[in-house]
Amino acid sequence: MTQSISTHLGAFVRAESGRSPQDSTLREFWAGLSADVMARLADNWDATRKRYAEGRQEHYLSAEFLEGRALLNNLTNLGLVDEATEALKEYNLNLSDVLEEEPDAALGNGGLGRLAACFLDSCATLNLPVTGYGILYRYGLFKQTFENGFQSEHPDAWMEEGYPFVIRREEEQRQVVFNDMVVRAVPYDMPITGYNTKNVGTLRLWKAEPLEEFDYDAFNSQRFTDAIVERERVMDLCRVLYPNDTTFEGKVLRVRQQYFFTSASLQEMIANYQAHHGEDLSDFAKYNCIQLNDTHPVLAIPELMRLLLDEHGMTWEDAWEIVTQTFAYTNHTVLAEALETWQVSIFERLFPRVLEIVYEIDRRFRLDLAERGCDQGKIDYMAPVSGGMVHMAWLACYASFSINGVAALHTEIIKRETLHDWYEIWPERFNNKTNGVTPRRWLNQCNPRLSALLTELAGSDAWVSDLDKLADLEHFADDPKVLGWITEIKDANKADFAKWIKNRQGVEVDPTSVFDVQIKRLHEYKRQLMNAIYILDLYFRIKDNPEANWPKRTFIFGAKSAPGYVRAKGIIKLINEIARLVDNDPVVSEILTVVFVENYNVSPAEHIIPAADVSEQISTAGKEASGTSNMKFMMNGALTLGTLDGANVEILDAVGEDNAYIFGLKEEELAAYRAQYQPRQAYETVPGLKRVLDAFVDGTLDDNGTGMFHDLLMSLLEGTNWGDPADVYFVLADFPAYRETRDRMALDYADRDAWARKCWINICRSGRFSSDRTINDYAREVWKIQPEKI
Ligand code: 26Q
Repeated sequence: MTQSISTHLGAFVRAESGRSPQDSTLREFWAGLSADVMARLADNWDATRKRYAEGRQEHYLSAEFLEGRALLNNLTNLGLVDEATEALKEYNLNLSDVLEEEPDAALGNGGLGRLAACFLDSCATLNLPVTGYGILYRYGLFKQTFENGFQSEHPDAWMEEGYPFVIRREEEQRQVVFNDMVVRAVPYDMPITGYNTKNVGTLRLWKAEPLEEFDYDAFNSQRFTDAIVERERVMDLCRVLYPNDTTFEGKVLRVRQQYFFTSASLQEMIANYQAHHGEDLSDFAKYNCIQLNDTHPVLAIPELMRLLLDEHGMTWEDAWEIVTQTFAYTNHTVLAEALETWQVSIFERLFPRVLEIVYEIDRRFRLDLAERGCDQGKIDYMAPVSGGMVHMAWLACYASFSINGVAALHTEIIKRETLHDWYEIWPERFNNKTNGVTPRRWLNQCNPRLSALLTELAGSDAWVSDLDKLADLEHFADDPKVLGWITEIKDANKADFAKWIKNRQGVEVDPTSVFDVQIKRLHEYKRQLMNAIYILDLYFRIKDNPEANWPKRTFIFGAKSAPGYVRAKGIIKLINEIARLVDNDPVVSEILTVVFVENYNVSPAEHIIPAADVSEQISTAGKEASGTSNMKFMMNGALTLGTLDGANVEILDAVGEDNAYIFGLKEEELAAYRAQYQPRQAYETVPGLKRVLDAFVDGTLDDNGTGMFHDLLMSLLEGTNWGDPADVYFVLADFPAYRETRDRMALDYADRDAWARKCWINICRSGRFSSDRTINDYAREVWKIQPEKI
C-alpha cells in the first residue's frame, strides 16, 4: 500500500460511520484512520509472525500490559504523521483532536504493566522475536473521579465502542480445562510496531468464551436460562483487571485468570513448536524461553509440566529438564504483603491435577534440599507448599534458570533478604536488569519540541532508537543559546499543560511557576503524604510571612488508590482538601496551586511529564523496586527530587550530585534508625510539624466526618495493636531533610540558565534508561535471542 492517507481516509471513515465524512464524528475519524493504519501494517505483521515462528523465540507472560493509546505511536513508527495531518486538514480537522478521541488501553495497574508495554515496544524496534501474552480484560483499570475530594471508581469499558487495534484470531483458539468448567480461549492480537523497522511484533490477549457445544441441549430445553447464566460465568473470567497492586488478595477469579492465560499461551507454544520442529518436544527449550512478569503467570510452571507429562507422554525427569531451562522470573517487589500465596484448597477445587504436580515438585524440592544438608526449618520455609499455601515466588525461584530484580539496589535486597535462601543455593541464577522506558513514546512522541531540538543538534533522529547518542550532545550544556532554547521549550510545554488542565478540570495554573510533580499509584511507601505535609507546612510559613519572596509553585499529583485501600484514599482526600485550603486563601493562592489530576493514566502522563520541572521520587529507601516515571522525567528534562531508592540510585550515579536533589535516610540506615525512632518526638520538636499534623484534626481540614485524617495522624504517631510501629515509612523522620532540599530546589529554579544546564545533563545522560538497553541485556544474557529482521 503506497497511496497517501488522503486518498483512502474518506473511504475508511465512511466504512466506520456509514455517513459522508462531512457528517462523521471525530471518533469515527479516529476509527477510520486507525483502520487505515492496520491495513498498512498487515503484510509486514504477517511476515514477522511467520519469521519468528521458525526460530528461537521469547514469550513475555504478563497479567498486565498498560499500553495506553496506539494511533500516534503507530503513525510515528510508520512515518505517517505528516500525511495524516495533511489528510485531516482537508476535512478541517486537527490530528491532535482526533488522537484525543482514543480510549487508553489501561490493561494494567501501574509500573509493572507499563514496563511490559515499553518492553514490547523495544523488542519490535530491535527486531527481536518476542511475543507478549496476556488477558483481554473487558474492563481496564477503573476510571477515577473525585466526589467532594473523595476517590470514586467507575468501570472502564474501554473497547465497548469498538477498538480497531486488536484482531480476533478465530482459528487459533485453545481450550482451557478447569475442574468445574471448560473454557474457549480466543486470541485477540495487537500489532506492536517498531521505530525505523518493518518488523511488527504481537501482543496476544486471550479472551474467555463459552464452548457453544458444551451445553447445547440446555439451550433447547427448559434449562435455557440456566445455560445463559452458565455462559456468563465463563465470560466473567476476563471481565475485570484486579486493581490491587500492592496487597495480595486470594480471589478465586484472579487465579482462574492466571491459569487461563498461561495455559492457553503454553498450548500455543507447544503447537507452534510441533508445527516447525516435529512432534518430539525434547528441544522445546532450545526454541523457547518464557519470561514471567512477577509471579502472576507462575502457574505456567506446573502447567507446562502437566502438558508435557499428560498430553505429550514425557517422563517427569525429561519434562522437568525442559521446564527448568525455559523459565526466567522477574521480581518486582519486596513488600511482604504483595507476595502471592494461594490456598491449596483453591487449587484443589479449580485444577486438582495441577495441584498434584505442584505437590510432586514440592516433594522433590524437599528431597533436593535435604541432600544439600539444609535443616528442616529452612526446607519448610522455602518449600513451594507449606502451611496449606502455595508460594508462587518460591515455586518461580526453584524452577527458573534466571531470577532478576529491576534495579541494582533492588536486586541486592532480594539477594540479601527476600530471596536470600535461594541465592545461597543458586547464586548463578540471580542477575539484575535495571528497568527502562521507551524513548519513542516517552520523549519523541510526547515532547515534540524537545525532540525537534535533539534531532536538530544531533543532525539526525538516530537517537530515537539509540538513546546513548544523546551523550554526544552534552557539550551544548555550555552553550547559552541552547540553554535558552531548553528553557523556552519547557515553558511552552508548561503553557500546553496549563491549557490542557484548564480544559480538563477547570483549574488555572501559572506556567511561570515551578511545576513540581508526583504521579504514581497511591501507596504509603511512595509517601505522597510527606509531599502533602510539605505543602501544608509551606502554606503556614507563607501565612506567617506573606511578604517574603516566595517562589511561585504548582504542585501536581496524579494517583489512583486501590479501591479497598482506605488509608490511601484518605491521603487522596487530604491532598484535595489541602488544594482547597490553598485555593481559598487570597494570599497563598497567589503563590501556590495544588492540582490533583483526575483519572491519572498513560495519556495524562504524556501531557504532564514534558511540562515538569521537578520529579518527586520520594519513596522510603528500599521499598520502590525501581520506579520508571523517574526515567521518563529525566529524559524530558525534569530534575529528580528523590531518596536513594530503586533506580534513583542509578540516575544519581549517571548525572552526579550537582544535577539531582537527593535527601533522606539510606536503606542500610533504616534498621538502626528504627530501633531508636520516636515519631512523637519529631512531631513535638521538628519546627512546624506539630501545627501541620494538628491541622489534620483541628478543623483546618475537613474529612467530612469520616475519621480518615485522624487515622492518618495516628498512623504517623502511634503503632497498631497488630504490631506495626508508628510511621512505618519514616515520613516524619525524612521530613526535615525533604523540606530543606525542596526549599533549596525551588530557590535554585530562579537561575534559569543554571537550572537548564542541569536539565540538559539529565537528558543527555538518560541513554541507559532506555528500555532498548534493558531489552538488549535480557536478549543477550537471559533469552539468548538474536534480531530477526524481516
Ligand atoms: C497480585 C495478586 C492479586 C491481584 C493483583 C496483584 C498485583 C498486580 C499488580 C500485584 C502487583 C502489581 C504491580 C506491581 C508493580 O507495578 N510493581 C512495580 O513494578 C515496576 C516495574 O518493575 C517498578 O518500577 C516499581 O518499583 C514496582 O512497584
